[in-house]
Amino acid sequence: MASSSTLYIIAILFLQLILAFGNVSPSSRLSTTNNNNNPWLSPSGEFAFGFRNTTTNFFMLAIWYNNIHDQTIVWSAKDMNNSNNLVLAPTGSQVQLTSGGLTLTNPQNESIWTAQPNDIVSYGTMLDNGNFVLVNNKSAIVWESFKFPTDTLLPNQSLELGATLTSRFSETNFTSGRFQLYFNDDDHNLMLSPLAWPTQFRYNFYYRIEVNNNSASSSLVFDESGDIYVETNKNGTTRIKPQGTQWKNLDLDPKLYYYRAILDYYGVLTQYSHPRDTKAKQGWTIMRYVPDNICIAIFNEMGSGTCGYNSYCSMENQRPTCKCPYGYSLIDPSNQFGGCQLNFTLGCGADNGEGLNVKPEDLYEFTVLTNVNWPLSDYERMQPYSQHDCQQSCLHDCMCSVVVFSNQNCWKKRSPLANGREESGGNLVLIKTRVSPLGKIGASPSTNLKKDNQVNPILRGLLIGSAVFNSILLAAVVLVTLLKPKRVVVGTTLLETNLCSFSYDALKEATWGFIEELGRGSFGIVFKGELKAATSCNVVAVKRLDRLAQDREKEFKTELRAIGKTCHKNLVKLIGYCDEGMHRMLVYEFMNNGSLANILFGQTKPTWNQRIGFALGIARGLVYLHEECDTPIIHCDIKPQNILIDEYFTAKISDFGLAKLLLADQSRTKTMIRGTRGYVAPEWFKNVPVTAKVDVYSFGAMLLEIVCCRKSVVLMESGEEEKAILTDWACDCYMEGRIDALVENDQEALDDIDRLEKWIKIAIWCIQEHPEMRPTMRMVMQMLEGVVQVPNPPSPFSFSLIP
Ligand SMILES: *[C@@H]1O[C@H](CO)[C@@H](O)[C@H](O)[C@H]1NC(C)=O
Ligand SMILES: *[C@@H]1O[C@H](CO)[C@@H](O)[C@H](O)[C@H]1NC(C)=O
Ligand SMILES: *[C@@H]1O[C@H](CO)[C@@H](O)[C@H](O)[C@H]1NC(C)=O
Ligand SMILES: *[C@@H]1O[C@H](CO)[C@@H](O)[C@H](O)[C@H]1NC(C)=O
Ligand SMILES: *[C@@H]1O[C@H](CO)[C@@H](O)[C@H](O)[C@H]1NC(C)=O
Ligand SMILES: *[C@@H]1O[C@H](CO)[C@@H](O)[C@H](O)[C@H]1NC(C)=O
Ligand SMILES: *[C@@H]1O[C@H](CO)[C@@H](O)[C@H](O)[C@H]1NC(C)=O
Ligand SMILES: *[C@@H]1O[C@H](CO)[C@@H](O)[C@H](O)[C@H]1NC(C)=O
Ligand SMILES: CC(=O)N[C@H]1CO[C@H](CO)[C@@H](O)[C@@H]1O
Repeated sequence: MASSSTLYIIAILFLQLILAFGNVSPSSRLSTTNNNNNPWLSPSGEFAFGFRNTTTNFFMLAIWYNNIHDQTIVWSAKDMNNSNNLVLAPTGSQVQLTSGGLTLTNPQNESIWTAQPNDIVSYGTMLDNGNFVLVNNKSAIVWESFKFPTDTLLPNQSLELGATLTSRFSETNFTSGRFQLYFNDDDHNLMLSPLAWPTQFRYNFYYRIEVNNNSASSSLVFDESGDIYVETNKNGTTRIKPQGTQWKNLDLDPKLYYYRAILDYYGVLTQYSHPRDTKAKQGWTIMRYVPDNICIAIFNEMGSGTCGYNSYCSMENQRPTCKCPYGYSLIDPSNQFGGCQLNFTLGCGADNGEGLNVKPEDLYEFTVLTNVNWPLSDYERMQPYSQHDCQQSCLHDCMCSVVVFSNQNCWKKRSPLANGREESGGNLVLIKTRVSPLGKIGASPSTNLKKDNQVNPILRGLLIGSAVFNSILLAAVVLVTLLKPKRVVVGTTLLETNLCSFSYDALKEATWGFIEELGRGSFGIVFKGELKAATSCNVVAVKRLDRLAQDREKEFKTELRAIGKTCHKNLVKLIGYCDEGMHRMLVYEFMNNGSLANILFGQTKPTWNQRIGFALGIARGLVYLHEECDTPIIHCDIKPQNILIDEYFTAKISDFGLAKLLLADQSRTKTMIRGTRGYVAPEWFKNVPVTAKVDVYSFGAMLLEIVCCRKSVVLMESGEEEKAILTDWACDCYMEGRIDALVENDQEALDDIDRLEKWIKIAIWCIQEHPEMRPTMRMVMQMLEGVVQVPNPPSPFSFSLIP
């Protein structure tokens, strides 16, 4: 049998000899400097062997598809002596074919890689199937690249016992990565395992094809028709196909398509196709893959899972996507799969230099996530336990990063969180985060109230970076979506309101697969999208809610009804929603000019008149929410990030009506405060009922920001610390009669000093410590409009009863 197949190969090679232009004779050489023009090509020109650049000044010896636009690499030279790592050839390196084989030398003429068979080589050739072979004088193959695969298999290539496929490190980094396909020594089962990077220690498998016989000879065959299976001689010759819902039987046509199978860098074994016709639409299409869902397939005590540590994974468009929980950011912003880091220290009090008397309540709070889990990071389980006790327990435990609460069960989890995945089941996941990056300023409760909790600029940069990366990653998918004939996407209307109900798929299509991130808020991520109606096309903002509190799901529609009935010039209009399975989304009209925060704290300041318009508009919107609409709505999170500006510079309040849905328990605890620090009324921290006056407080804090065009909390240089907290500083300036200091060089504001003084007074009325001292929003509006007089306000803290 062996001899007949050898004969066959000889016959094939003979054919190739006749078509001889693909052959490379000894003493031929390629160098990194001349390579681009003349790699060694296969007879048809479809495959090329030569140098490809990796980073600046380094190249790799590779084989690639030469006729397709991507020039996809299918093989690269690996250093078997060094964890199979990619051989990096500096500029000036050469590869030379001699009778001894192939030798890669660096510019110092030192050998850095060789392919040296135990036979004399007559010539080498790049075959049309992508195999580079060295042939002896009896026309037998003595070395072939197919026997040393990297991460890719091609039709007519098989993986034998002892050989492996190792994924690359990332999309563009060909260094050996974190996953491996291999035959297990004990039973010859074909396995997929994560590797402990960089040593290549294999963790427990997450997918296998069972052979279960260690005396059977087995190989993974990618046959010429494009089919893939394990062939074993157990019980005669048997073919075993991969099993999985995403591994389908397909009609294959290798005459029309290139096929390749690759162990992708996120651990999925995928078969792709690409049309051979250069006039057809270019690009690789996913045909089938195992495992079905890599996010949940890996279940090891050790190792991070596909997304890296502290991250969580979900399948989108057939590929895994990784996200960082709130308070965490990507370690490497260019690598979505590289894991997340805490952007704060999770310490045990004194470690942080904060002193032993600081209460954890003042340092940490919890952010809610649902349908996410890190099933293997538990270190403690309490049962029966209440949600409140569960939270308190984590709060006072400096090891604890996350608690999961479900059904009187409380699981405490520690960092690094591993194997994070989206998972239905309605667990309440509470992520412990630092109250504020400015936690070191002071420790007394009253200063704590004024800390700012905005996402800081660097963190935001990282988030945007990851969004950009996501876009690149999914660009191919978008392309596919865009090229599909456009369907008309319209929803069905919810009775009594004009709200449309959208399916998840419709919104996925409208947002091109949730690609273009507009921002991240306390409720989830907002994406840009387009709704195509029969006659028009509306740009929308789709808010994907990711933290609906437990038991609030039933109320989702009730709340929507209330929001849907609102209609006011100064409120962002809700167009529709999605309530399908675990997906909850809100579709809003899109606001051209972004948020008030962007405008106020951006490069060019808005004019004084524009700012006056914003303040009046917001006040009117709040009066409507509090008094004029059918069901009064307390916003609970008024801040510049939640005010959006349309093309005519009208300020519109967004995110109203959501507070109830997201608060697990309306009698809030200190750690579950809904609002954002800096704008949060003091009664949130006390045992008194929360009323519409919380919005008045936040409005007051924001009015100062609008007037002064600065953030409520900024870090100041030494000597100017008194300016750090705007509410305090404004009160000081007012009491000392120097309100002009608040607007510094803003001539427009100084020219309108009467209004300036009046509005500062209104703001101070709004931020009174005691809610009953604050005016209603209607009174605030009337004072702003000049309809009623503004009395002199008391100092906000003058009636303060320190608890
Ligand atoms: C490789 O070279 C091409 C052409 O010179 C260049 O556009 C590309 O950026 C280089 N790639 C890397 C990773 O340096
Ligand atoms: C691997 O190491 C052995 C001995 O250390 C050496 O003879 C061989 O050339 C090395 N192989 C490669 C590809 O560098
Ligand atoms: C490189 O080294 C080989 C032997 O190690 C030698 O035969 C060859 O002449 C050298 N080439 C150059 C350019 O120095
Ligand atoms: C092949 O080379 C060997 C020496 O390496 C020689 O003995 C033999 O005659 C050659 N065979 C052919 C067919 O040229
Ligand atoms: C590759 O092609 C040759 C000739 O058609 C055939 O004998 C061999 O079995 C094929 N190998 C695989 C793995 O399909
Ligand atoms: C690839 O990733 C590894 C691990 O992070 C890194 O050490 C190496 O420098 C990277 N290589 C390139 C070419 O970026
Ligand atoms: C294992 O494979 C060998 C080789 O094909 C075969 O002889 C033997 O019967 C197989 N054993 C079992 C248990 O299937
Ligand atoms: C081997 O074949 C026999 C007869 O077809 C069958 O009963 C047996 O289950 C097979 N064994 C395995 C391990 O597939
Ligand atoms: C602990 C930590 O890394 N905190 C960082 C969070 O982000 C801000 C702004 O980017 C940094 O200043 C902190 O050092």
